[in-house]
Amino acid sequence: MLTHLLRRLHLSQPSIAIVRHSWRHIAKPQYPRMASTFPDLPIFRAIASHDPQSTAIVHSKSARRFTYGELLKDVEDAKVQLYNQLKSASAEAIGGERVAFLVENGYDYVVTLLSIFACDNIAVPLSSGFPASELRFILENSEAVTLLSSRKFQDKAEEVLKEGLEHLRRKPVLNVVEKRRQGSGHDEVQLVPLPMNKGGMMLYTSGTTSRPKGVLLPQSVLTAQAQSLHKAWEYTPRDHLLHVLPLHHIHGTVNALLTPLFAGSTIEFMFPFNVDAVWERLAAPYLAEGKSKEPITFLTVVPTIYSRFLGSHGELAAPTQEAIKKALAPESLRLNISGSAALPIPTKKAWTELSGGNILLERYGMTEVGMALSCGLDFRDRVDGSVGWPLPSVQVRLVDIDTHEVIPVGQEVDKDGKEREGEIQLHGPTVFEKYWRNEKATSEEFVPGEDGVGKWFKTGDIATRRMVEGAGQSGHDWAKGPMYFIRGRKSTDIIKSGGEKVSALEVERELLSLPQISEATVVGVASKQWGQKVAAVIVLNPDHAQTGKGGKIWGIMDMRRALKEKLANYKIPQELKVVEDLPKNAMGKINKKSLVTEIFGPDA
Ligand code: MLC
Repeated sequence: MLTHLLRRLHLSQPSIAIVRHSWRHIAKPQYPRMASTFPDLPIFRAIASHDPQSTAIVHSKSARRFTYGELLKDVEDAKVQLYNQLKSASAEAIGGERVAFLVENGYDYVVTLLSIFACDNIAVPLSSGFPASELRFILENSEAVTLLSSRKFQDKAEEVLKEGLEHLRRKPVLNVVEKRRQGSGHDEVQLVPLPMNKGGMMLYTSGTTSRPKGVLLPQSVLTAQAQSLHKAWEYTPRDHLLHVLPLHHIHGTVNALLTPLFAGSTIEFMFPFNVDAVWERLAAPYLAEGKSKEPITFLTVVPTIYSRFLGSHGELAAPTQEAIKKALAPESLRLNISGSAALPIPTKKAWTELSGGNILLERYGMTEVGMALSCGLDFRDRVDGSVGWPLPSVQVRLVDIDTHEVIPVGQEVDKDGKEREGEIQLHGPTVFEKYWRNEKATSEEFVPGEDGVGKWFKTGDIATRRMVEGAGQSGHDWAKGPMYFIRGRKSTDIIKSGGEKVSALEVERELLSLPQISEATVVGVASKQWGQKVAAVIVLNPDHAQTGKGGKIWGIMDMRRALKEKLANYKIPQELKVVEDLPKNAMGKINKKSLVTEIFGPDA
């Protein structure tokens, strides 16, 4: 009787049953609404095993909260709705279809993402900050069957679909996702084995090609990435993560969303990033008027954000500064992570001072592989300038860039006593499957291993490796041995700005499409705020040089205006230098490294 009552009040743990009925069954709503049916994927197993009453998602501004029980119920409804929408758009509604979506960071994003997983499809998250032309490219390249949009982004979605996609065999159909109303929970979850298992996520990344590439991350890869981080960084249901990152990248999706969902943590969304609002939120639990807010225990962001924090802290009122000191202390903020770009050591030191002793944990990752290397939880394992050790299940090797030999562990120094630099190559269950419909790029980025392990992914990043005294003693099985130090990148065509990867070739392609420009090259120049800034060096076409605003010589503002409709903000060059001609070598190539020094000075 009591159990029955508890069940009705949804106070009990839901039961999880693995059932073997037809796969198609998962798309049918269950009547009476006592059971929710999901594919038997580790992410659904994990979510279903969490306390249904515990908070999964918080919308920071409104303080609205959504429990794990409500989340499952809403995913169940969204899944049925999606299945029906897809069915009317295509015969194959389930199994590997690309479903693009444009939904604001928050509960509805999470429900949408999980509903796509629940239909065994491939989620393609889009950024509303991108111009329509870039989003159109992704829809076309991914061959998305539908574009799901929230009401807020409906106009943008309509603009994207309005033109330029008529030639497609199957033009994506717009479907508006309704706001989820927090279902009243459930008390049984049925997990159905997947006959196909073709779902996952596809993220677009810029690289050494002139167009972004779709990185296919099957469910098995997403699961391996999340489980590796869960083990290494010890996420728990007591963690309260403040989420301020974009949700079309691996950092925001795997590290800050899927892994906490695996662990049963709480994720509080506060997007777009606004330094004052985030300072206020961090301080709130330690100020009289904000006592109802929970302390933030987990923060994972890019170096540009830490540098913004440090830049604005001095302007805050004294009581807020005091409260922030408590909020950032290691006893409150369990884990503060920096990644997606190199962390300048002065930023790391300043943060430690501001927080009264908390040390930023640096790690190394990539869209194609999730997180690969990480410093450890023990403070002594957060070594300046190092990205740590291979994360659980990740296999790493360094390959000498000149001799192409694998650098054996223990032989990191050459006969002259110099550290040997090598390309980081990766293998294991966390590595992506392929670039979508791009066999050439896929085969170019993998090398077969003579070591019998299989293919290794070439990251294009150069590192050294060495033992560090005092580090690696924590007893964590993965955080030991020689530590990795990133030295640079093989290609000067990849620029990292504000944690975003920019392909110089992509920007050059757009610059060269402008009539004013006859030659163009794009480089990264050092920037305190952004890590690197995108800069362009061009030769003007004399026939169009006088077409700047007001009949002036065409210049930086004209360039920025011209590119606004074509490229995302962060890809548009911040600097422009006009030259008479671009120096080239005998092969007709520009030496970008020397050009940067020549034009922007030795510090660039
Ligand atoms: C924006 N601006 C830039 C810029 N980004 N200028 C130079 N370089 C950049 N990178 C300019 C805009 O044009 C605008 O100028 C002004 O700055 C404000 O733009 P914004 O878009 O409002 O910026 P903001 O919202 O403040 O964003 C800054 C940020 C954001 C740091 C919060 O860029 C961010 O969240 N970055 C994180 C990206 C991320 O998640 N990367 C992970 C990739 S995954 P104007 O003139 O228009 O006012 C990966 C793998 C791994 O790398 O290991 O994690």
